[in-house]
Order: sequence, then C-alpha cells, then structure tokens
Amino acid sequence: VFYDARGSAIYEEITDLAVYYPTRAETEALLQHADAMVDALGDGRPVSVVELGAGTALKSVILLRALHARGATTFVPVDVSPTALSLACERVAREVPGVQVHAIVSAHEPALAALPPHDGQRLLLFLGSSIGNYEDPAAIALLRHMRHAMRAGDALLLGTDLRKDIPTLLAAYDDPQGVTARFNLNALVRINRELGGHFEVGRFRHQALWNEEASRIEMHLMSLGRQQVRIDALDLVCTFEDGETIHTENSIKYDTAHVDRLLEPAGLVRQASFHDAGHRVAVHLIRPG
Ligand code: AVI
Repeated sequence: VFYDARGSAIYEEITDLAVYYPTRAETEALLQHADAMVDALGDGRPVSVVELGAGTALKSVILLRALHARGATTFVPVDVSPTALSLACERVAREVPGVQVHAIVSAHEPALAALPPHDGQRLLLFLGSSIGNYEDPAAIALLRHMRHAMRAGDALLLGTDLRKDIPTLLAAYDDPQGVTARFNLNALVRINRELGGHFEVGRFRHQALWNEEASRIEMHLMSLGRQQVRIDALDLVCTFEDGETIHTENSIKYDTAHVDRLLEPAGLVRQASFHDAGHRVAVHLIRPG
C-alpha cells in the first residue's frame, strides 16, 4: 500500500534521514564485510545475483564489486518500479562494468517462481530489513519461495534490523522533519486516488509505537475527531472515532533466535551473520538446509 511512485520517492528520503539508521548501518556492514561474505560463499562457479526489491541497487554494487573481482557475475534486480530498475541498470553499468544485468519488473513471489533453471551459483539478496515488514507466517512463506528458487550450494543474504533501545527505534520512525509522517499518510492519498477514497489527510496524524510483545515498531494513523469516510470503489463508509487508529505497518526488530525461527520451517539454515560496528543491523548468510 505504501510503494506507489510517490511512496517510493518518500521512502528514498527516509533512508537519508539522520534518525533512520537501518540503511546506513547495512551499507556499513556490507562495506566492511563484503569480501568475507564472498569468501564464505564462493565455490568457483559463476554467480547469478537475484535481488528482491533491488530499488536503485545502491547497496548491491558493494557486493557485485566484491563478486566480480573473483569471477563471472550476473545481476538480476527485481522490483515493482521500472524507474528504479532503469537507474539500477545505469548504476551497475557505470560502477561495476562487466556485470551483465537482466532486470525484472515484478513483485517478489512471481519473480522467484519464474526464474529460469540455473547452472552456476545463485545468490539471492533480500536487504534493507524488508523482511521485518512481514508478520512471521508471511515471512516464512516468502522464505519458502526463496528456498524453492535455490539448490545445493546456493545462498541467500538476508538483512534484518535488530532489537535495540526503544528511543532509537521510535526516533527512526517519527522524524522531526515529518518525512515518515508523509510516507504513512501517503497510504490515504493513494486510497483516494486509486479507490475513490474521500480521506481528508489533514484529519489523521502519524503515530509510531513500540510493541514489546511482538518486538515491532507499529505505524498507525490516528483520527483527529470523529469522522466518516467514503471509499467509492469499495462502496464502503468507514466511521472513525476520535483517537481511533488505522494500523498501517509493522517493522519487526529481531534477535538471532527469532531469525532462526523463521528460517527453520522454510528449510533454510543460517551459516554466518555480519554486523555494522554498532551492531544495529545484521546481514545473514543463509543456505538451503
Ligand atoms: C522498507 N522497510 C524496511 C522500512 C522499515 O524500516 O520497516 C519501511 C519504513 N517505514 C517507515 N520508515 C521506513
């Protein structure tokens, strides 16, 4: 619901915010450990890197550079945004010339199901802590799809955000410039445009909460006053009480045991975990079990 063209652009702005640590921390972890990751991974065969939600491939080039230095590498970025993918292609051609690129405009699961059989080694990338936006059963289902696209010797690099002090977490999802608020409220703008909704966006307020039991940041939109909103395409009128919230997003924060609980039922095993210096995020090297 968040990632139309405007939502994707606002998310790019979020990743530049001083308080939003996950992107910078993951970049740091990749820069510091790319060679160790590639050493742990490599078996001498050509590598095909398939990245789900590749965006503009800003972080991917760090790994592609390390892989390409050791042997033939192809890159298959998957994303729903053709604009992001054409920027990804340009970036890879510019920064890691020699890597062949085959972009796929698609959601994650159909792209995984449609990948052609492969001879070399396949490396799946799912970075940016995006798994955290899936509740555990959905995360396990997605990981199973990834497992089905892997054979013995293949690998997955999975980025996860980690549990940490609550003020740091809350600040990352409620920035003083109001960028995250705009990102959250854009869900209503999108419903208005695409479903004939009649939300008055100014009558909802962005809220970020920490849910300890579920180990997640929750984003909500709180109704300012009692109001009724019609959504034409659904032939629906919603009534919101003053202070009632629409729960729009979860962002789960993991510890290692939690990651392993997702991997095991998907038939995957964690081989190693790499961190930024501050241990804010992790990138896990995962193999078929
Ligand atoms: C894309 N995803 C990993 C982001 C996150 O941190 O959960 C989405 C986001 N929502 C608010 N800020 C960023």
